[in-house]
Amino acid sequence: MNEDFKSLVVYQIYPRSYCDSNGDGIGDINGIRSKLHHLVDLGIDVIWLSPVYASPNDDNGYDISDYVSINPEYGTMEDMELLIKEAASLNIRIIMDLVMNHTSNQHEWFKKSIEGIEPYTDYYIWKDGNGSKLPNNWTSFFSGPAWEFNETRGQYFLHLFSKKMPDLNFANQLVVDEFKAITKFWLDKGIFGFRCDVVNLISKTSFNNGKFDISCVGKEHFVTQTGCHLILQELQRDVFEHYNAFIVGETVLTTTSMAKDLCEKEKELDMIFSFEHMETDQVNNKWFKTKFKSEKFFNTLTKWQEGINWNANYLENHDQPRAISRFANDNTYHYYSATMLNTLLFTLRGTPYLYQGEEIGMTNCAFKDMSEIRDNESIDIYALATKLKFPKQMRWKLITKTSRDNARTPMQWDNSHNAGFSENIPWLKVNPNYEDINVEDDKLKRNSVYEYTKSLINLRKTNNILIDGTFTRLKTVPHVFGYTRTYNGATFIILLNFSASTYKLKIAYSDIVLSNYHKKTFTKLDAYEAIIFRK
Ligand code: TEU
Ligand code: CA
Repeated sequence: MNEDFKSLVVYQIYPRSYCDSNGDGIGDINGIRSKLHHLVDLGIDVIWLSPVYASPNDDNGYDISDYVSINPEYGTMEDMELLIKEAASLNIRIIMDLVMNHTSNQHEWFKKSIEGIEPYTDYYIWKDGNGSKLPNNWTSFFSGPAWEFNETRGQYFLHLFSKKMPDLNFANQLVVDEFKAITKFWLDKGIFGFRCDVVNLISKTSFNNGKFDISCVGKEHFVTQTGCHLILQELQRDVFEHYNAFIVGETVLTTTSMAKDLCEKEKELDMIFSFEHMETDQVNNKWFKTKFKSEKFFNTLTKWQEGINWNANYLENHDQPRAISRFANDNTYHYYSATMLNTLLFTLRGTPYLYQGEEIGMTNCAFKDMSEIRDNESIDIYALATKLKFPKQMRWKLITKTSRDNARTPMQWDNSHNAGFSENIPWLKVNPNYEDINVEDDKLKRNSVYEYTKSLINLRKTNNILIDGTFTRLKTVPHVFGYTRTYNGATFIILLNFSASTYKLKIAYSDIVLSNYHKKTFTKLDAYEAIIFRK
């Protein structure tokens, strides 16, 4: 972990849903350019931009068909260069999403691989069937088997995600070399680094059958393998190091010990996104929503805070339903819940990643039925549930609370038509609550989620306790997460109430640093209260 990176605050933009500059209903790069002042005002240092590369959009850009060109829906290469330049002039750096595990099936490499045209024949993972059966029993993260037959080639290809996203073969050095060239191309354009999509899956050690596992069959053969470490070290050595690039890995099914191997031994990744806290109210981090158990959530966060030196902290991203609707109360206590969760995000040890809309407490969306859903993962899961003859109501229940579209509804800028996102019908429905929850109106409220979040960011910037401080969990009452952060003899005490109940707590403090109830003195902890004291 590069020490210089520790103080940075990152904001994730999902380009399709951020701001539409030309009225086609799809967010774009020029839309982002028009909103840079919003990020400056908030105090953001780094933008993580979800993919803007050429893509047929089976998975909204995570299926890339050309890594060195821009999807025309989002703009041109010139627009992208201007975005990088304008952001830099405002002291904002950009990390791009780098998807190495797979490409789109429309990528030239795959088309040529199907035809057996060299040197692309072994760019992907092709296997013969096992008699009349699939090459092995591995399953895809998007449900169903991980293999698909290709008639032309007469073989199966591996896809750990959608069928339209074949896995690349990283045992082939030519594939590694391609990514050296791609990452160099973008770093030369002035980007700061990459968020590496499912990067701990890129190396497959063997192709034997996997053990039965509810989350994913086959994982022991491809999750965080030795080959993955070696490839990351090579990319560091040959490319990233030369640019002092910021590299955050999205790593699925990781344990704290895998995290240490990826971030604390050799130079591989600066930090990783882990998933365990996202699995405290969902089976397999999707599929079935289970009741939120705050204690399980606190224990998981504590395990990761204590287990590794530096976390990439997040409560939301484009794959997860909105945190306020999962872990708190998105209704009566909307303001308190949103600010309490943001207090958690900015006071844990590690780099905070704020997702678009989280600064105003955007919520899950009440979708009517499947006709309103665009997420390919939800569509796949629904199709499988239909095949398995799940009753209609149950199928819909599977989707509504867990669909990734909950986080992908257009950004709510103001209370005008389409929430100020677009002049035209947006590609995905606008959450009907935009009339209450939007940036412009939120800023004017006494209880403003935006202003509170801004104060949190400012507190972090003006006080290194929140950056360098150690984390220690406090014993509290159920539903209350309490911890201290200590640096150079100075301590902050943080209390977060994850319930609507009030609690009388005895706390020895000297003054209140920040309170979402605007408290000057403390007698009790109120519903969804967040409070930071100086010890
Ligand atoms: O997500 C990785 C991943 O594991 C997802 O399957 C995630 O667990 C799931 O979406 C939760 O429902 C990354 C990207 O963030 C995601 O948008 C992509 O669809 C996926 O990789 C494939 O590129
Ligand atoms: Ca547009």
